[in-house]
Amino acid sequence: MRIVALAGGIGGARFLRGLQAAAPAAEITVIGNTGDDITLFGLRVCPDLDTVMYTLGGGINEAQGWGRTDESFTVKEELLEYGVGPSWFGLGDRDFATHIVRTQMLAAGYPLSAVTEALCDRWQPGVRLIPMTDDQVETHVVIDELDTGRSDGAGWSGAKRRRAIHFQEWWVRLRASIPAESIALVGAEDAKPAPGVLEAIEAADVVLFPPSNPVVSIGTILSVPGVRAAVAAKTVVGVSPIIGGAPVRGMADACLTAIGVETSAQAVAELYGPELVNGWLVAEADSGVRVDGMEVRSRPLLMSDPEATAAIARAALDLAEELA
Ligand code: GDP
Ligand code: FO1
Ligand code: CA
Repeated sequence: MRIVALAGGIGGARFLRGLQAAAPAAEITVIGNTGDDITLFGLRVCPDLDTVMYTLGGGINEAQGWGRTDESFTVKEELLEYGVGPSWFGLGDRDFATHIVRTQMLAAGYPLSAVTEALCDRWQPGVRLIPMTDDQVETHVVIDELDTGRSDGAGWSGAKRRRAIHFQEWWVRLRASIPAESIALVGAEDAKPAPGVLEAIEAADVVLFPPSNPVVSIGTILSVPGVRAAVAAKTVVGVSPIIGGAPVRGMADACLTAIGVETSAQAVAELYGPELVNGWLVAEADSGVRVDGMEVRSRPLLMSDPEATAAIARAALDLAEELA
């Protein structure tokens, strides 16, 4: 069986591990979100690709969900001694090596898809991991900040200043504490799917949406021209990342609010719509969800251990089989 999954970071990676357990013989292609990517210290960092690669390759910090196991932060500390930040993004020493290899290969002219394949040669994640695009697409968040000082030093002006900041700055530094006025996918309109993305979707028996962030993970991947239409032509089953009106982890509610969507399994199903998603798994607390043209099933959706996670993946595949 050929399975394609669109994936963000933690939610996507954990689901994929369950999928591998549920369908050991399947050929799994993962299309990874690169909208979270950022250049720090001159190095290209791809958090969601790395989270999938480390999780499936056995190198993830399990408790944290991102970054390397057995990590140290000497390089970061030394950079800060030079006054070189940002201090708010925790790049560890082991993780730095990944970004150095990636940046070196990109500078030599290799596309991100080839770089990702080379990094996966080490990690052997057991899936084919392809970035959604080789072009630079970066998620930025528009916020209204209180102006806390004037350039002449006269102090607080009380005015609001609208500016766009990188998604990581909003998510990690601000913890989404300032509401997003809007979310902009810079570069998405002109991006092309990476080689193999559309081919994998076309060849797939089923396309799965893990319980990844519907706005800044799945939504970003779908914004790459050609991807949404290719996915819509297939049998698609999604898993709700929202249980009982709240994200299981993280601040997906702040992203949904930014695009005017309520934080509920019902509203996320409507956001995707029956033209795109054919089957939708919700938690038992959300068993009342109904969308015309979408087959909705309620199941335990907490990825609390490997068995529970594999059962979610199995339920998604069973629903896909029924709908095919
Ligand atoms: P990120 O890129 O690291 O933010 O990860 P993803 O976009 O792949 O997934 C984030 C989403 O995973 C969040 O919105 C969470 O609500 C969801 N999530 C995390 N753990 C679970 C879980 O155990 N069950 C379900 N259903 N969703 C989860
Ligand atoms: N998330 C944090 O909340 N704080 C960090 O310092 C941080 C560092 C980091 C480094 C490498 C990496 O691959 C991921 C990292 N993340 C960190 C996670 C990540 O950037 C975000 O959770 C996702 O991009 C949001 O989807
Ligand atoms: Ca992410």
